[in-house]
Amino acid sequence: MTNSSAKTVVPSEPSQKTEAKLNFSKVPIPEKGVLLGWLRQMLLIREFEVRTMQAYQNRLIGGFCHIYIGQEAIAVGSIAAVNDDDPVVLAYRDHGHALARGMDPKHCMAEMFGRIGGCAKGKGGSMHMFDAEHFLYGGHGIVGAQTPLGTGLAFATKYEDEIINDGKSNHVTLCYLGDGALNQGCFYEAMNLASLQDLPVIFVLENNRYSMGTSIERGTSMAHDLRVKSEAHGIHHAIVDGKNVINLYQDFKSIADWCREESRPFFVEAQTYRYKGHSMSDPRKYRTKDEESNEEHNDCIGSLSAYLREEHDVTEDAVKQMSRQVKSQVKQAVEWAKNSPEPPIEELYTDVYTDHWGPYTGTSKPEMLEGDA
Ligand SMILES: Cc1ncc(C[n+]2csc(CCOP(=O)(O)OP(=O)(O)O)c2C)c(N)n1
Ligand SMILES: [Mg+2]
Repeated sequence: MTNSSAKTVVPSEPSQKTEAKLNFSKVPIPEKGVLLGWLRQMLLIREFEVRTMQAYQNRLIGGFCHIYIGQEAIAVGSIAAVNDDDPVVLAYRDHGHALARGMDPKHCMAEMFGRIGGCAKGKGGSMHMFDAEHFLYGGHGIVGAQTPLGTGLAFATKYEDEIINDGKSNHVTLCYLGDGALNQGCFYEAMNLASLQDLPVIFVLENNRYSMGTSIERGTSMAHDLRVKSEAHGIHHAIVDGKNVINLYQDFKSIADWCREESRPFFVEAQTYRYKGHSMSDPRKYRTKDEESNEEHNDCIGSLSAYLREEHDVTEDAVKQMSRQVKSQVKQAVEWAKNSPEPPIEELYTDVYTDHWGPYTGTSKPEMLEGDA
């Protein structure tokens, strides 16, 4: 049977620059001192997370709390590849990125303890690490919610660089998301606008293969080839080994430089694994012990230590000593957080509305609402 009304659909010319050739030359491996710095950061994040779990069990931390152990290389390698004033925006598994970005571990720990010394005065908790000084825009608990913000931050830097400062767009935003966020509608809106408006944002997918207890194969279409998610928007894509901090740095440096130069978005899938449960109350019955131990065998800290031993004669003792220093730093952070007071009741009403809208004191209406019935 023929269908006379059927028409051949001819794809229209792509309006975005999908044709750009990505022939990245390999970025050189940084010198020993830089690599030791990364090792220290990854050790710091891991120790911080171990102490966070303890503090949670001791009821010093309330609410949801998600541990980053296993994924440390992604935060460290990608953040090392951008400039200090490039914006960073995160999902809720955010302690590691905050530390990699330079937040003082004391302020990060105090935030989780709900104390005034925390980065958000103890009002945000584990999922809301903010640090304006370090261009870190959170910490977001709603899955995918940070992705339109990533697009918006890239729009803001581009507008500032090109329109306000009359120059060339020269920033790139790092916007991290988990594999669960691939199934949120707002991520596609975020990619669509980023592509249409030529915005320099890197969507960093931390594919740890699980969204709570759902494996990516069960919950996400085309899980075997995630390129399609960004290709539909004319956005270039790369897959990187999320456990190799050196490769991560090299790839992110090339990609970030390209995004800056071309003023275009990018989608990076960093393949990784979270060693612990989704949150603090997860018995992990959806995966096997064998799978976990196989993954832990290929560890980001272990492999960088081995590289430093082989290529730079860094001894095991030197790594142990670094580890001891980091342990003492985190112990001090825990003590500092414990001694930080709880926020006073007046804090309930500060930092809720911007001054632009008129500060809300609890007795006055914000300016924006004045005149409402
Ligand atoms: C819109 C929305 N739906 C559901 C949830 C509940 N939830 C919290 S975390 C999570 C899993 C997300 O997994 P993924 O994005 O892979 O991040 P990961 O935990 O692996 O870092 C879900 C479904 C939520 N916070 N927001
Ligand atoms: Mg996940």
